Amino acid sequence: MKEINLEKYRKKLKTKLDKERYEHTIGVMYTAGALAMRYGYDIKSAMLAGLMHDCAKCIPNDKKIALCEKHNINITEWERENPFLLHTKLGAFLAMHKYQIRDKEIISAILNHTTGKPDMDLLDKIIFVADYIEPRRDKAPFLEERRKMAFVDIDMATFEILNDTLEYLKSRPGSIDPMTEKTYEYYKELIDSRKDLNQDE
Ligand code: DGI
Ligand code: FE
Ligand code: FE
Repeated sequence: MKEINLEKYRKKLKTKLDKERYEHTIGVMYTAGALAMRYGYDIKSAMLAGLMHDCAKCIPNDKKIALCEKHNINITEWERENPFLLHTKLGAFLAMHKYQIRDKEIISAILNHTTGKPDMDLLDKIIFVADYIEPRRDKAPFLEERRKMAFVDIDMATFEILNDTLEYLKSRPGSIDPMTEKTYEYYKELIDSRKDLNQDE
């Protein structure tokens, strides 16, 4: 297991996040650690990714936009419409430049934790899923089933969470980032192709 001083990051983050967000972050940190145990990923790296994933969440939206413009971080039309979406890109930027995190897989997991992306690495999926199922979450439907599936088949859990998220977004006004839909299509294809394979056997 990698030698990472999580305490150092926890102390810094505690000053940057409100109480609710900090508690959520700790929940994601431990849930990511448990998923790392299950899927054979470095536990401390997964915990650090969980700890850092929302490090930019509490920056006010106008400041998120100003910081992205200052550091030439591209802002899509969907992110301009829903600036909270920028907390992933900005989080990845801060993780690298403010917190000096060099692990590319941790940076990728922060960057992709809201919309996901096609063909995610294991740590991308661990953080994407941990963020959705951590113990304090209580609003999404089917949480009990998603929490079980997370520890049985992380690709199936990723697909089901994407499906739930798109159902929720379609039920309310506001635009949907095309990346979420692209990611959903990728994992739908993956799951369908596995079903076909099972039928052929
Ligand atoms: O930061 P967290 O709340 O812990 O979790 P997150 O970064 O996954 O953000 C979850 C929120 O993002 C949830 O309210 C659904 C919303 N979301 C996810 N994908 C999209 C999206 N919102 C829009 N507009 N478009 C998306 O594609
Ligand atoms: Fe987030
Ligand atoms: Fe989160």
